[in-house]
Amino acid sequence: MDVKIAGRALELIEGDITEMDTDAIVNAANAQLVLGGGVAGAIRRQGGPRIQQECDRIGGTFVGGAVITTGGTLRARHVIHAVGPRLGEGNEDEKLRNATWNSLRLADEHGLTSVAFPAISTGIFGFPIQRCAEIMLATAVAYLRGDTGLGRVVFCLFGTESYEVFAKELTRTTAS
Ligand code: AR6
Repeated sequence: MDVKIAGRALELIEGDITEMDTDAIVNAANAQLVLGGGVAGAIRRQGGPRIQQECDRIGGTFVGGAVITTGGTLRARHVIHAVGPRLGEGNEDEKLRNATWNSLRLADEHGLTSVAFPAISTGIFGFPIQRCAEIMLATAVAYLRGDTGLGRVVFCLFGTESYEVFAKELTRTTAS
């Protein structure tokens, strides 16, 4: 699924984010920037040890924050590590909005024109996929309506179920 927001592409793709050819892919990170399982594990396997080494040098960031490293041996030249909330820790919606917004801003600050996101927090961190779709899509749409050099934002969803939730929500968001 592909829509235009202020002339810029917002796309939904079902697949493995480590195969994306965008300038950056976003990692669903933790505040310690230790690459664990899920998206982070796939990035570690496909991108090689340099990504974790750079994360170690950075040391960590706050929940809702984002930092950037090389993409190692990935097709994407950069990885943006965005820290989403764990379900139950409080203020989750705002933290997820911040993690999404800060990733987009970081991409802009580095002159990147395309970025791919996973459904942050909806795996190991236990956040519901519907709420994630509402927050991340609304944030991306608002960002793309503003002043940005980004021409393409992709949500790369793992499995048909997640894809369908995002597709329905994007239709609803862009219809209103
Ligand atoms: N490509 C796209 N989406 C994926 C992929 C993939 N290769 N693999 C999983 N997903 P998660 P979180 C989906 O657990 O909940 C790690 O240990 C998955 O189905 O990666 O934010 C980190 O180091 C789910 O919908 O991230 C952190 O400690 C979504 O991506 C912690 O997990 C996010 O799942 C972060 O947990």
